[in-house]
Amino acid sequence: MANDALIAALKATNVAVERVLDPILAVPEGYEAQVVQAMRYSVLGGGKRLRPLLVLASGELFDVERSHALRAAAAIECVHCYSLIHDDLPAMDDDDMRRGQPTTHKAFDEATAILAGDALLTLAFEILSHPSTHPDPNVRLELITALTKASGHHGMVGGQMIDLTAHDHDLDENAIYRMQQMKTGDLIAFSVEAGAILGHASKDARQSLHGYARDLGLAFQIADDLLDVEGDVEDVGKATGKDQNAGKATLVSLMGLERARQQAQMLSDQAIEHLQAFDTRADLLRGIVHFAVNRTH
Ligand code: GRG
Repeated sequence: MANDALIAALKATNVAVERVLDPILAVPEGYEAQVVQAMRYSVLGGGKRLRPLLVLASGELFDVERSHALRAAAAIECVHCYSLIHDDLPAMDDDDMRRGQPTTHKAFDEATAILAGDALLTLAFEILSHPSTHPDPNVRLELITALTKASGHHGMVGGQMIDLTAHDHDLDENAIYRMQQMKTGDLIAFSVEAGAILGHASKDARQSLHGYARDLGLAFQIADDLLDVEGDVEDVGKATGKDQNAGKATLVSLMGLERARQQAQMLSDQAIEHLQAFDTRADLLRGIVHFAVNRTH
């Protein structure tokens, strides 16, 4: 799939996901309005929408109804944006810019940013538990269970804890892989899995997609680390060189630029191999791998 087509697909996904989230995040009349403004600022404020596109692309393999896939995609963006808001806070990465605009705590204040993150996380589960996401309650429960695992201490939060305390431990390559898998990979893997859950996919199909998502997530993370070293601030939309300056343990710092690039390439080839059993309907998933590894932002 050509890069232009993929960028067009990401843009269309952005419009569709915002159409789901806009009415859900209607600003109320009461004094709680400020937290909703901050939630809107974060979740409707851009981003590549890679995870939503993964849900749609995997859902297409199993003829999932688009409106169902879009609601799962919207829930994932809520979790993703909550993690970005909290990651940018002074107590964590202390960043001023995200997606080319002031971070949520800079645009509002720290307390509002914390609450907006909390409310987005909670909203994700409200969206998944609603019958419009899928008429079968077992499917909804499976989505909720898988998202709790991907986002909580078994996944993203656990990975973030390892990252925040990495300077106290001498992390080897395997430990860094595990941290990245939990911090970034598990939510990416859930995005692919969500399409399979909604589409009642077979065990074999799910296993192949799991392998695809695991390798994609790691390749995506190495690309992110490479952007931190080599990326342009304007393109990336946030400060670069932060990992290096903070002496953070990343695969790039451990392997060096050249080996990290080779590793990202090897992982992306492997990700595509996992899709062998699928026909041309998996071309979007194949295209996403190229985009995730060769992106400039
Ligand atoms: C605070 C619980 C908690 C977790 C934070 C995901 C995360 C953990 C931190 C984000 C910091 C970071 C730069 C991680 C590397 C990979 C990553 C998730 C990048 C941002 O995702 P993109 O590139 O962002 O998909 P957009 O803006 O395009 O949505």
